[in-house]
This record gives sequence, structure tokens and C-alpha cells, in this order.
Amino acid sequence: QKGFLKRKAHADIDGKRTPWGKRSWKTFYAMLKGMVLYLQKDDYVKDCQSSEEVVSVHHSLAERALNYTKRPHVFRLQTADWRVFLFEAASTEQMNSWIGRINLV
Ligand code: I3P
Repeated sequence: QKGFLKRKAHADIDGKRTPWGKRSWKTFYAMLKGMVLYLQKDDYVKDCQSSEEVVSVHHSLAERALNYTKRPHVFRLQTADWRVFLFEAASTEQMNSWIGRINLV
């Protein structure tokens, strides 16, 4: 499973609210391999290199973010260490595919 996703950080480790200034939507190229979600930042031009974030999806839960109504096809990922991310997919189909794949892990 791979593709572009927009991500918003909602809560950091232990469910602490992600502070102002760190809550904006950012585009990543996402790849799910095994129990790891690799998020490649879309900033080649700015940094002349790519930076990558790694999120373990082991014991995590993905579900449609029904109470987030500002954007369409957004799903919520809650990790085992109680971080919460919102991800905006390009379509409902892609959103459902990510949810299904993450919850299979
Ligand atoms: C955040 C940014 C997000 C917004 C968030 C802001 O500011 O504007 O787009 O979320 O609102 O805090 P910053 O870039 O300074 O972190 P929405 O797009 O969902 O409105 P929030 O604090 O209500 O989550």
C-alpha cells in the first residue's frame, strides 16, 4: 500500500494535545511495509534531500474520522503509544484501502 496522504498531528505520545504551530496539514508520500508506515516528506526542492518519518502501526487503530468534517475522506490513526494523526486520502476508496490495510497489521 502506497500513495500520497496529507497528515495532521492531533495528539502526541500519551495523548497530549499537539501544540499550536505543529498541527497543520502536510503532504507525504506514504508507504506501509509490514507494521511500519513510512512517511516521506514532500520537500525535495526545499531541502535538496528527502526526510522520512516512521510510524509503527502495530497495535494501532485506523477508522474514518467521522467527527472531522472540514475535509473529505479523512481517517484517524491512533497508535499504541496514544498518538493521534488525521490522514486525508485522495478518495473514499483510497481512505478505505488504507484503513483496511492498517487494521490488518
Ligand atoms: C493549525 C493549522 C491547522 C488547523 C489547526 C491549527 O495551526 O492551521 O490547519 O487545523 O487547528 O492549530 P498551526 O499550523 O499553527 O499548527 P484544521 O485545518 O483542522 O482547522 P486546531 O488547533 O483546531 O486543530
